[in-house]
Amino acid sequence: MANSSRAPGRSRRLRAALVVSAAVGLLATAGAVVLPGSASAASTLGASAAERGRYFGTAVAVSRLNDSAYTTILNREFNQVTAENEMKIDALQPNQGQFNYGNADRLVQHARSQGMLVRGHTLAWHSQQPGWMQNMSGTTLRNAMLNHVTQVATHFRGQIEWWDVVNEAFADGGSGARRDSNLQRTGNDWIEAAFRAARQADPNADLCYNDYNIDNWSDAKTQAVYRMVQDFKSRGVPIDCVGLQSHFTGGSNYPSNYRTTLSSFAALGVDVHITELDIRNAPSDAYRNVVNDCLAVARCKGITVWGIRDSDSWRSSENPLLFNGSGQKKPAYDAVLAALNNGTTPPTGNPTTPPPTGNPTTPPPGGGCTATVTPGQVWGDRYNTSVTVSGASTWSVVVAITPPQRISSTWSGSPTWDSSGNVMTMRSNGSGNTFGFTTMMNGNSSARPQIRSCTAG
Ligand code: 9MR
Repeated sequence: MANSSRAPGRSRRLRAALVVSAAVGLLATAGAVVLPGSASAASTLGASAAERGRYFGTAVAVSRLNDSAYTTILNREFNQVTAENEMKIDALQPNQGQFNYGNADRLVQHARSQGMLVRGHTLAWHSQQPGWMQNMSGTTLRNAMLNHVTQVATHFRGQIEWWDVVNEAFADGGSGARRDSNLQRTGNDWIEAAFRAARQADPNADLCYNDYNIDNWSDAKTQAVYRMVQDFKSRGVPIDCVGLQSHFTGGSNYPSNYRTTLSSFAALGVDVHITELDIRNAPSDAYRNVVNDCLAVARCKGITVWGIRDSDSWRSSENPLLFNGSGQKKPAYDAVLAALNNGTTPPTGNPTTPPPTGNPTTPPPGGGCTATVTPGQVWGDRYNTSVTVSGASTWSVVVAITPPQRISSTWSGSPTWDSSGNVMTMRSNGSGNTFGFTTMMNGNSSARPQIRSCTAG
């Protein structure tokens, strides 16, 4: 399926939470209860990133979801997750034709319950292949790879925001060549074949090429990946994004031209993601620089760190993460949060306040609680709304939006949807009595959400 067959800005079935805390822009309206807003600094990574139109995520090891210290930090700080190992080929198809989705589904469930976006990692890779695949070659391997891509992307269809379709396909060093692997030996077109299969299986997921050591703009490997993406774009191979793993640990350091690399890829017409960030000894400066570089590039959609606590890291002896083994915030955490909070550039359009016409409403009385609307930040293409419930500690609030507007993300509640996608029931999930959501205008800049009911319990 050609890239051009998708509508730009397509709506997603996944409504994941991007945590936004600050509400600015007020409209005092007859009949509406409008709270004073404040532009206070966000206090978590996810909330702050969302205010900049980004996500801040982490790799998650599903087994650690049983560790409450771990999940407390995960749920509080992050609004995006990547399975550290559970969506790799050996995990999902240990025997040919036998798919094991249990752990991956558990992570997706957790993410959905917390409103986190999910990055799928990874559909095609030379590493972590199950034994049966390692022993294959030629057409048999090509077909098995494509079948894996199709089966897995179909299974998760509608739940994955971005797929790392192909991971680490280029060689290190100065050659700029493809990495030798059993997949590469099936023919140079294996990468585009994987992207086409993924697009067909899940047309709504964004499809990324992901690699390490493509951070330094001068490196031959970076240039080689750049040329591949350029070629794919020119020939209509469906690629939406490039993931820079950015393991600045052990082998390579943060390069001063990192921002150039991000913006150069973005200029090809793809989004860029920082997908596996960790930095040896977690220097605050380098972490701050990475955040500032991402914020400076409109198409840099977000940052994922490769683990939560140092003790969770694949390189735990290098202490490369934002939380120490006891789950305490390290200086690098403070640097990242401050950089996010200081960032001023939303990805598209300029914030304007107050919102255009259209009035937030309070629901009719009688449901045992009251839902009060606070208009939030407005960009060129979307706006935020937050709703505060009083009179009940557990509640459900029904919100209707006017198509073609679509709610694209929610926070601090558990949403369910009617079949039209235009009516959302938001239930309390223990995150407090204020929830919020982002609405894409899709050409209608005047309509505003209507609160239909607030029901206690
Ligand atoms: O963090 C992952 C570790 O638990 C696995 O043992 C390892 C196996 O290859 O993969 C690690 O994650 C890698 C990621 O999937 C791709 N980029 C490099 C990451 C660190 O090795």
